[in-house]
Amino acid sequence: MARVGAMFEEARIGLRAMADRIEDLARPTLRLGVTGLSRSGKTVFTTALVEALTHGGRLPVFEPFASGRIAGATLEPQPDDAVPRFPVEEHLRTLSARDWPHSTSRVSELRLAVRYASRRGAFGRGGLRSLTLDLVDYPGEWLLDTIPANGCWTCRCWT
Ligand SMILES: Nc1nc2c(ncn2[C@@H]2O[C@H](COP(=O)(O)OP(=O)(O)O)[C@@H](O)[C@H]2O)c(=O)[nH]1
Ligand SMILES: [Mg+2]
Repeated sequence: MARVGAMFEEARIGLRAMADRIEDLARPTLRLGVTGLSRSGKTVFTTALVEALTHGGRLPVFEPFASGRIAGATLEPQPDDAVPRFPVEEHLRTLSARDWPHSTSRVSELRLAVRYASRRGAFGRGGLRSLTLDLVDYPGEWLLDTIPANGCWTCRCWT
C-alpha cells in the first residue's frame, strides 16, 4: 500500500513538472539580476527601465524597444512572498520630485509581463508573445562574499 502511495506521489510530481514546463514554453520566465556596487545606479536604472516598459520612454540602445518590437508591459503579482517587492511607485515619486531614492542594501524584486513581437514573428504569424520578467535589485555588496580566492568572479561565471 505504501508503494502505491509513493507511486502516486511520484506521478503527481512528474505531472506537476510537466505542467510547469508546458506553461514555461507558452510563457517563458526570465529572471534578471541587476547588480553592481552600492550607489552604482541599480535602483535608478531599474526604476527607469520599468517606467519605460510600462508607460513608454526612450531606450535607444535597447534594440527590441527602440525598434518597436516591445508592445508594452504590465506589473504582475509578486512571484515570491519571501522577497520584498521593489517599490517602483515610491522611487518614481521620489525621482519625479527631483530627488534620489534612499539607499538600501536589501534584495527586492518586481514581476512584469512583457508583450513583444519576436524577430521572426510569434509562432510565424506575426502575433505578440508574452515574457514574464522578474527584475531583481540585487545588492552588489553581497557579490563580494562570492568572489573566489583568485578574485576572478567573471571567469568563474563562464566556466
Ligand atoms: N546624474 C545622475 N546620477 C545618478 C543617476 N543614477 C544614479 N545616480 C546617482 O547615484 C546615486 C545612487 O543611485 P542608486 O540607483 O540609488 O544606486 P544603487 O545603490 O546602486 O541602487 C544616486 O543617489 C544619484 O546620486 C543618473 O542617471 N544620473
Ligand atoms: Mg539601490
